[in-house]
Amino acid sequence: VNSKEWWANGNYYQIYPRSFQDSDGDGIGDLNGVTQKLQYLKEIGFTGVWLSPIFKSPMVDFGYDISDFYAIHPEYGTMEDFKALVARAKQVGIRIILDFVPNHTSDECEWFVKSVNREPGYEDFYVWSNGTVDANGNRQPPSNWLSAFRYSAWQWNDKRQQYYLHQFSIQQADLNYRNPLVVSKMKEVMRYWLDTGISGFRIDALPFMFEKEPYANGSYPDEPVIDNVSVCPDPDDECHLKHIYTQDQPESIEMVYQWRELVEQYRKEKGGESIVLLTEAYTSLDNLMLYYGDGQRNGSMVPFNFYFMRNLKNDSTAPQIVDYIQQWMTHMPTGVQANWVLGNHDNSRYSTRLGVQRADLFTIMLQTLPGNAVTYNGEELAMTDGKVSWKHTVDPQGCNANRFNYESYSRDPCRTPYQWDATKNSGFSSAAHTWLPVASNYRTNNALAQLRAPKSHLQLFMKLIRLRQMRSLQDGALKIKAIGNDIIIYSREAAGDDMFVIVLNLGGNEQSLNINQYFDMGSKAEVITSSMQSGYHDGVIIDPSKYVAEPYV
Ligand code: ISL
Repeated sequence: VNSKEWWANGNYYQIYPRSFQDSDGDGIGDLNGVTQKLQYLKEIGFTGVWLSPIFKSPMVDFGYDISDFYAIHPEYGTMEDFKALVARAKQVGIRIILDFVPNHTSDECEWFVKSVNREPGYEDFYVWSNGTVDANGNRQPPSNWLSAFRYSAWQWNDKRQQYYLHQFSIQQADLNYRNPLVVSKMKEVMRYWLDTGISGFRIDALPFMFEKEPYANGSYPDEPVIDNVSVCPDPDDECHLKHIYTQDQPESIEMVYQWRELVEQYRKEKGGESIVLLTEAYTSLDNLMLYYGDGQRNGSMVPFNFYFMRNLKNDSTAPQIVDYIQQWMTHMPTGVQANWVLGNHDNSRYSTRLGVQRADLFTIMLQTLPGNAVTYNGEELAMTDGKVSWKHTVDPQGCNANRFNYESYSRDPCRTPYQWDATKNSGFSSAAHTWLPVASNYRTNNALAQLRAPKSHLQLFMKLIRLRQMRSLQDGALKIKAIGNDIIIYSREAAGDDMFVIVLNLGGNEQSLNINQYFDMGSKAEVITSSMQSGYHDGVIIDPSKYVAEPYV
């Protein structure tokens, strides 16, 4: 990788448009709201902004159920608004990345309606099956497959008299990628949006793209039930099955290679800069590496590092964390960039998951490890999950659970509105009601308060982004170690530039260190560290032989 490419060593920002900024007072964020805030994002230092889906949608899954891949969702604005957003982004110097949702469409999409009616060309656009008939002569679904949002992944369609596959909500029908017409249709969609001047795609739900082919009678093989049912006693919950036929088929990874070829080809035809692909796959480390490429073909530039995110727990020890980091670094194929991500709109926020008192510690880590950093909107403020009652729950994954267990499933808490300031609705919207409630701590925790404070999560974040311009933090080699159970220490050094040493103390006790025992720094060194007591230090000159790492908790 040439680290001078715009997308390398990037700072990507995920915007969940529905919750970012409402410009027209309907309680729902929109494109003009995003446009108004691009300057703010530029000032923080972001290089690329990924927008969760903005396309026309009945909003069953808040935009991940697309009914028209060529239209902007009316609540979010118009095509003119989108063009204005892209133009403003160009002006301020931020690249726009769109969410590409290839696995499924809304059941309101015209392709699905045509497929239900078996219109020529659309007959096999989706995964249709007759199902089976049981001993009593009753119709049964073609297999035991479960949706990620619980219950059977098969839905009977009366009109077509067949079942269709939906690995998410019933209103999200899985496209059939074994049909070349589908493959080429989705490539058309990509080219259409590239023509608007965007700089890349975040690609959704990749492990779900392909399924095992059906038996001759049209039914599908059942997936094995997990051995230890005590881990997942609920037979309707997807964790009940091993998804060997519905997830991680090798064809899904091959599809990413095709899309990489498409964007390379597009660039050849039109000129301009490279187009970035970020990919979403919760899968094994080996598969994540294959998303980068297989040695022959290239794939994603940023296969989200969910290996790190999934393993990291609030009680992870320093040796464990160092191991997760090293696993990624040593498994990467040559010529690619690492990436670090700790949250998104599907997961509890890292301030909540890992402890808000450690938010700065993990922010330092994300910003000083080699490669790309990805930030979910609000993380720069150490926003925590909001509280959303059962009555206000709207996420289908939460709604499909019940009033007693919905909190284990609902993704609403990490999607509450962005906390801009201490005014009504945190400055997000002037409406009487916002689509999700604003988190109750917005009066004390908001962007404006943090900008005004001499020390804050946001101030730290901005300093770190500036610091990342240093060559040592861009291209410098990583040397990393754990000391005891609490201390993580690493250096980044590029020839001809200062060495940075990052010291992070996960524990509650002060620790005296002789850093020279681990990295030869001579008698003076520059250290990046942070602690509850003293806040953030950057470039503090210390005596490495007598360094005191302050506690975190
Ligand atoms: O959230 C997950 C794990 O924490 C995954 O199971 C996730 O549901 C899956 O990776 C797909 O997520 C994406 O596609 C879904 C949508 O609901 C999510 O918001 C999106 O990120 C269906 O389009």
